[in-house]
Amino acid sequence: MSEDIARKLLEVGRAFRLPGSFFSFEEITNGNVNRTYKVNYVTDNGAGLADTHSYLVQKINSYAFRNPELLMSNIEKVTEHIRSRYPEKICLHFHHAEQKGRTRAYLEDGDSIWRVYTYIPAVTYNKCCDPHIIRSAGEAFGDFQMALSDFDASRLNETIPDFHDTRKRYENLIRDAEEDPCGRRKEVRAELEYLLAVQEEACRLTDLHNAGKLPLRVTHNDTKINNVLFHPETGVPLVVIDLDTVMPGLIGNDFGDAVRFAANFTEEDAADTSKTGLDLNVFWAFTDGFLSRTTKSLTKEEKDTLAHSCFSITCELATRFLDDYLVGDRYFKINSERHNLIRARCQIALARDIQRKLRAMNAIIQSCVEQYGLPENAKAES
Ligand code: GN1
Ligand code: MG
Repeated sequence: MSEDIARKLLEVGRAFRLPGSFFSFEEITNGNVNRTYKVNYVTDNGAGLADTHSYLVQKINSYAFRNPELLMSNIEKVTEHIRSRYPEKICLHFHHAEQKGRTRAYLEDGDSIWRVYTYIPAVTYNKCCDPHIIRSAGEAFGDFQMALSDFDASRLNETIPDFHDTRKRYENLIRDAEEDPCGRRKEVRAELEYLLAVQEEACRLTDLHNAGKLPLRVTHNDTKINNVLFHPETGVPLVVIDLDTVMPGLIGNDFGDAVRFAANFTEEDAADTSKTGLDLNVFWAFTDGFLSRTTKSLTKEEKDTLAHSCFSITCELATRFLDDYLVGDRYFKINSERHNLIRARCQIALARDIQRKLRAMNAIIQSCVEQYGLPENAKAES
């Protein structure tokens, strides 16, 4: 198996004309959708010494991303925009391969799609309670948002249609629960019951947007803190990665998804949910970082719905995991038979706890909004 992967990675590396000799690889298991490998090459530095170069080689999940052309075109436009605004900052660098008479940032290989970008030495965090790191992650996602504030959203393709349309996610769940193609519905009665009971609240962000009350921006849409790379020594955020879902979207979904992942006391797929819940200290640190960068550009409705967005995105993800369980685990990678069910249960436990803490979350948001919404001169005086 591992030899097959090595052979495939070697072949992909050749197609992308990566220089030097391939000597090792490891799988990076962070993502739940694409497969990612760090591959290492060695070249002669000209003085007879070895230089190593690493790349991230990704096999894109073509069930999730149906159109690689549009996907990579989005990513290239977004990275180009960020590079031109911040030429001094580290940026993602995608490699190109010749195929079908064209040079493209991806390679088709039967049903598989591959892409390659230069590895950036960095650290990432899945779980972290250090308020400085969490605050920096909030700043990084806030900066990302601001960097794209003048990007014309109409230039972007919808890489996954209706990605954060919570109503549609619910419609899919209800349909699949009725059809019950794998006979799993009987196992998920309690989870379905909870999600259906909170459906209207969970869909509030989507409804407000559909009613024209929340603006579309260019958003990241997958703001897990492990998508922020930090400098290994200084701990400074270097770059936001995983641009597959950069699309027109709601800022609340970026804020809420980051909180959902970072501020959970447990991993997002904890089988024991007795400790699952929202850590208000982590929430505070993230909110402080994010709002320090974004408050001034947010509308009143956006600010008023930030806390609620944590609840709605958590329910939305629970519907997605549960739905995938019902249809036989087609979308998310799983590492046990009931992985998607476990994930859904964990998100539901988190959603319940967020409901209990909404008042405290709103108070924290309010205090940050007051602090960062002041005009510069007023801040100096206070
Ligand atoms: C997926 O693959 P990863 O971990 O970056 C998913 C997100 C979910 C997340 C849950 C394109 O992200 O929407 O929130 O899993 N990405 C896609 O862990 O569906
Ligand atoms: Mg992702």
